[in-house]
Amino acid sequence: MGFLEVYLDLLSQPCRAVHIFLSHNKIPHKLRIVALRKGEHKTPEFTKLNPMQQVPVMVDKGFVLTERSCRPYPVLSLMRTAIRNPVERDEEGGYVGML
Ligand SMILES: N[C@@H](CCC(=O)N[C@@H](CS)C(=O)NCC(=O)O)C(=O)O
Repeated sequence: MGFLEVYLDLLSQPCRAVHIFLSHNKIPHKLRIVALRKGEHKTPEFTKLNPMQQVPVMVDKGFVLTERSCRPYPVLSLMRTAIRNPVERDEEGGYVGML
């Protein structure tokens, strides 16, 4: 299963919202820290990912979502999973995998 990648700076409120949502719902993800104070969002690599040079950014199997669209996206993924495959949860009801 390819991990969801999220590019965040945890000093940023929108980023914390994404991170809290993913963690609370036990959605496996790879956290990639982008330190705004060090200008890491201005690098050519990050600019390729998000030309707006802002966090949060989420990458799911090559599909890139930027800014506020990151926030409803995990909700939609969870709903999609629950509808199509409700057994993809652990014993405590935590999310196990992306479709
Ligand atoms: N519109 C975005 C906000 C994105 C945003 O403003 N990100 C800030 C951090 S909170 C950022 O990356 N700032 C860097 C910059 O603009 O240079 C959302 O609602 O998620």
